[in-house]
Amino acid sequence: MSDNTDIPVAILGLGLMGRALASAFLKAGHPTTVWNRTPSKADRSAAEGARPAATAGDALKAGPLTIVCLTDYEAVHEVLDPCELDGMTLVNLTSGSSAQARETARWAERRGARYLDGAIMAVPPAIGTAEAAILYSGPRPDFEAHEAVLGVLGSATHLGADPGLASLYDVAGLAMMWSVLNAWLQGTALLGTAGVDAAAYAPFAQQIAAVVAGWLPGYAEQIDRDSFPAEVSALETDARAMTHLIEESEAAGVNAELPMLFKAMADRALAAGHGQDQYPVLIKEFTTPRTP
Ligand code: FVH
Repeated sequence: MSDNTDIPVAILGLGLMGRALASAFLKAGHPTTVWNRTPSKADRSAAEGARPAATAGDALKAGPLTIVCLTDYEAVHEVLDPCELDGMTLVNLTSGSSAQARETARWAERRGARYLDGAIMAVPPAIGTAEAAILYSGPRPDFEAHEAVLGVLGSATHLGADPGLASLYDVAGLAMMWSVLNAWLQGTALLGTAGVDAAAYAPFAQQIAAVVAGWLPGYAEQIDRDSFPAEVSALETDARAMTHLIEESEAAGVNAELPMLFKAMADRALAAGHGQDQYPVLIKEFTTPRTP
């Protein structure tokens, strides 16, 4: 929690997330100015003690720190292009690509503003609790200057000076989330054909996911060393098990596309002579551009 609760903050954008950000600052005691394109969305924040500003430019004058949380970067530019930004610190929590974040950082610098890009890894009800992980990238001194205030929103982690890092971590996290969920759905579909319901499989799936998650630090070391000795299992052993998964899926009449994708990647690595290496040698499949 911030010890600097008298520091004013401004929030541009009062969608579901912006309103949650405003509530967290207000609960922590920060004088909070808010602005939204559709003014009526400021009513709830105003009832909680926020000061609604008539224009985005007025909100920016409330203090040195402005949080931006809009639909996309097009909206960010639409709102901020006409405003005076010299001397401001902008913390942009709008989702977008790393390229947009880097471009916006350069744009902000040209306008005389300090700029941090951020990615919110949480849903609105978690904002203001330790459950809300918020990632920031951009100049470290600018992060440190506002770290205590940003800590009001959740855990604040600075990833590095490259402003694109927060967006990259954001999408990397999404890749992890959807991959785990899709793998779980594959197993759920398979077991469903034997009358096992999803709830019965879920605890087992949870256990497997936790075990596999435990392998990541060691596997990451292999990737960083570019050396993949088969300490527990060789890729060709995994590839045989992938064939079982494909055959089971086909025999059970469930979708086999996902296991076929696993197998196609493994087969290319086997053809390149990596059969005796360990699974993370497949990083080469992911660093090679390929489209379906
Ligand atoms: N909600 C969530 O769970 C996720 C969690 C992860 C991060 N996201 C990102 O946060 C950004 C905002 O999301 P949101 O949920 O608040 O989104 P909405 O409720 O749809 O509100 C959008 C606000 O943006 C304003 N807006 C849109 N276009 C413009 C524009 N051209 N000019 C000015 N304002 C604009 C919109 O205003 P209005 O429609 O009420 O007038 C809302 O305030 C987003 O990047 C998520 O990916 C949230």
